[in-house]
Amino acid sequence: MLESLTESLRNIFRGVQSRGKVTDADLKATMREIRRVLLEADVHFQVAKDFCKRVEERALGQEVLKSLRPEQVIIKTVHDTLVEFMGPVEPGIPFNAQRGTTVIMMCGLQGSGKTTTCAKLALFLKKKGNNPLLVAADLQRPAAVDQLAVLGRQLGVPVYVDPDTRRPPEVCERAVKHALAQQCNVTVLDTAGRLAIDEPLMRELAEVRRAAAPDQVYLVCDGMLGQDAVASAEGFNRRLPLDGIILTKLDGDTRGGAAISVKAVVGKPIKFIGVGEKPEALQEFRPQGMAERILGFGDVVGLVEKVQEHVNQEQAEAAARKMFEGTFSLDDFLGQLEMMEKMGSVKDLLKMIPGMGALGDLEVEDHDLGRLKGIIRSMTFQERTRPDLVDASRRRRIAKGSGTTVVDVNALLKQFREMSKMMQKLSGSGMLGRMYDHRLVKQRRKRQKVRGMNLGKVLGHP
Ligand SMILES: Nc1nc2c(ncn2[C@@H]2O[C@H](COP(=O)(O)OP(=O)(O)OP(=O)(O)O)[C@@H](O)[C@H]2O)c(=O)[nH]1
Ligand SMILES: [Mg+2]
Repeated sequence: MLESLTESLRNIFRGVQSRGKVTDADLKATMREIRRVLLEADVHFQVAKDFCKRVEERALGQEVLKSLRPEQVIIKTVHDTLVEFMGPVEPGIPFNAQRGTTVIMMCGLQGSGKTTTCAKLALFLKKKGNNPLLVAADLQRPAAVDQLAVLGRQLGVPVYVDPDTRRPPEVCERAVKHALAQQCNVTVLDTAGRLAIDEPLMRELAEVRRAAAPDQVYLVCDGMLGQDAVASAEGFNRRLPLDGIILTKLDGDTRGGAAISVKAVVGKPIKFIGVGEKPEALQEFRPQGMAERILGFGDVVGLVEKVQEHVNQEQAEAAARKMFEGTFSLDDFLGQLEMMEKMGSVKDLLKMIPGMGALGDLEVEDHDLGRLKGIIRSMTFQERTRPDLVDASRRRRIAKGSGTTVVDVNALLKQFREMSKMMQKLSGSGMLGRMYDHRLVKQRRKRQKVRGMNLGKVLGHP
């Protein structure tokens, strides 16, 4: 996601860097360029304008003109301003302890990802030790109830379906009672969507709201829609006060406009982002992480969380140790690939690692994983530990053994070399150690102080 915005911003910063010293006029020109790329990313016009004004004022305040590395001052200012525009957001969902079940109502336009997101949220909550109930309250689309029921079955989450009524408010009201009886501490209502915000849709949602008295109302918004997503959020919020927004489809080629604008325009925080079709592909929204992704610095905290969730601590520590020692072998690489596979899309994961996004030749498509594993498995133990031994004839043998080509084998070895180099750099910065440090999750609550190495430098962190 966000590739083109990231790339355009990088080009602007590079331009500033090449100029060395920055004059007043240079700064103004830079701001104009930043505004242009924000507009291209489909950021709301007024937001882009305010954003650049804020950055300019701040950059001047920080004496960017006198600075020896003006681009760093500008990057930091853009970063901080992005964080400010997209935040703040309280992590997690506020629970209603008195009620016995916290009711979350999901609404949004047709196809925005409501049903998928309900399932994702249920899984997210379940993993945190909750006992969620999904409620099929979309009675518009014939297949909607089945879709939710199937998802619930897949995730082992109960789904409330009520064939006795065709009225969504009634379904929701009964569902809440059912949740209380079944001791489901969270109730997630999947409501119907329509092509546009119209009277019948809003009336139905208002009735559901009266009947189920949700503790949280979240709007599910398609992030690909850019400013249109923002406009629909505004429209919804006027009729149905929202507690938060969930931006979906940020894994696609989203330009970033919705993420940057929606809080500033609607005044409601983005709570979660959807980054894929799989039930695991939901992340708590962190303005800091998003700003870092936009600037191409990865999202270390997000990565740490994923690692925490899926990786065996001892295994991870062993891998980290080997990386420090420089004894990380292809066998370990294989182990890492398998762990990554458990975590979801490798491509997305790689983008979360600072610097990786910029490494063009470290492209790993998800479907490549099986092939990579096959290649490594066709190597002898010796070859896996000492990849430098793999000469041309061995490459041919390995290719044959794994049903791939010598080009594939070469590509893997090259990737491994790049990765080893990268790791040495990272371990030099102390980042890998931090990546695998389980205390990090606690630190996150203390406002995400961990940043990628590049950004760390730019932002003046040790
Ligand atoms: N790539 C990607 N696809 C998503 C994401 N969230 C949802 N989708 C896809 O978007 C499509 C629509 O998702 P649904 O969950 O059915 O959307 P909905 O809002 O419930 O749709 P209606 O019930 O018809 O209004 C499906 O194909 C989902 O797989 C996401 O974060 N990333
Ligand atoms: Mg649906």
